[in-house]
Amino acid sequence: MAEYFVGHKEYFPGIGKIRCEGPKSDNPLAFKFYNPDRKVGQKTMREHLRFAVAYWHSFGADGTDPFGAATHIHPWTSDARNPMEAYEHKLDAAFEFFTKLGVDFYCFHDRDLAPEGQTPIESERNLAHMVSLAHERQKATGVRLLWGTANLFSHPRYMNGAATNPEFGVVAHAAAQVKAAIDATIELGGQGYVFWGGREGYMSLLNTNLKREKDHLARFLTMARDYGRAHGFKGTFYIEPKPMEPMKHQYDFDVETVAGFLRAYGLDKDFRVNIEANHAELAGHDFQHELETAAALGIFGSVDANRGDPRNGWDTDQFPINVYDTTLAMLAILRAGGFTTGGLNFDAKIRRNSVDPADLFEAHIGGMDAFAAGLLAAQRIIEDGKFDAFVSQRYSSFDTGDGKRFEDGRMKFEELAALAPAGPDVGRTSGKQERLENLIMQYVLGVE
Ligand code: XLS
Ligand code: CA
Ligand code: CA
Repeated sequence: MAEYFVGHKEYFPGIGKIRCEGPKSDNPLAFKFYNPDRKVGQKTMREHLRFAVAYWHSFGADGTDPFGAATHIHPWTSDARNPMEAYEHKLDAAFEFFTKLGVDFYCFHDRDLAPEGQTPIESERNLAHMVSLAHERQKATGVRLLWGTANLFSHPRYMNGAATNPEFGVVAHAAAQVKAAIDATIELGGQGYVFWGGREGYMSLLNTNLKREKDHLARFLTMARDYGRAHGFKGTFYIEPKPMEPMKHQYDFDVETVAGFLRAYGLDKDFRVNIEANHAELAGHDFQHELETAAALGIFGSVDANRGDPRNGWDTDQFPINVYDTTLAMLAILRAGGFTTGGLNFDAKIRRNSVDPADLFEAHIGGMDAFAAGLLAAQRIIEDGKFDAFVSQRYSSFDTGDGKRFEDGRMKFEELAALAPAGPDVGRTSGKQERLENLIMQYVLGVE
């Protein structure tokens, strides 16, 4: 990959290309486990993990929280002479960061890349300008777009929802934005397009026609899908489930809810899920639960790898660090067949008091190492086959005879009832949970 910042201002001076130095390295700016070209099974780590950087958190977030003003001063904003130049400089900073870190992908919202104009036409013009610059930088570096999306939640017009807004004019505004964002994604060769329905839900049912809003959401997604397909978008459409925040209830609550919605409205052929670990937690699920549910329903697609904090109920968007969790996640992902158009996006932000330029690098390095270590452990679990053997054995009474006939639907209910075995010991078979948990620990700690 070319060193992109050559010929531009360097925004992260003193930081070079991040390299793998192995688990014993004490260099905070080196990978310990992520070695992009290392083979794990049939693919390299780079091919398995398909890491992406989130444009909004990494180059837009400024450390603001509900209790305090910005703490992060971005040189790409402060050195600009006008608002558009700030977006151009931000793009340069972003591509310098991608190439130094060595990630292959990034993700953006329309409004991260370009400022909103006074009218939809002006907004489209701003976006088109920035897309052409992004295109040049993608070609120069080889960095690709994992997915694009539209920000349908920040502007005050969306306070009552976007596609589910009770006012038709707002729904049309949302369409103008999504149309332009799909065009941008197509032009940049994006492999996916995400719908995260931040404000598609309600604050109170007292003022809400829930059925009508869900119908509108489905209508909107169907039209957007048809537009994208008619204009050459061959990638995957994703819905990103989240149960709440900012709304009290969001219609894309969790994977199971989204799967039911997609089927009910005939959208299950084109849409898959982008599963965020933090959102799984807000829904009261484990990350692994959401991944396995998506795989079981045939809609696994992509991942936002950021975690929450188990002690609060917020979307804190922190970088992943827990190798136990990343191991179980990678196990689910590998078993689902791995990523095709999807990848691992760090929809994560550094903390309010992380104000050194190196902090953004170290955050990503930690997240990438956590997933690389998880990949290594998960691959060994699969290769050793102990878990698969145990689980297969646990269900083996359905492999032959009456169990098989039941599974295949070749048995009447009366017949099933008549086959009930006698005796007090029926069903007294240990689930061996503790043994399996101990075994996982050996794989996690045995990573090298
Ligand atoms: C917010 C979401 C958002 C989506 C993209 O909670 O995670 O960042 O990933 O709009
Ligand atoms: Ca989030
Ligand atoms: Ca997300």
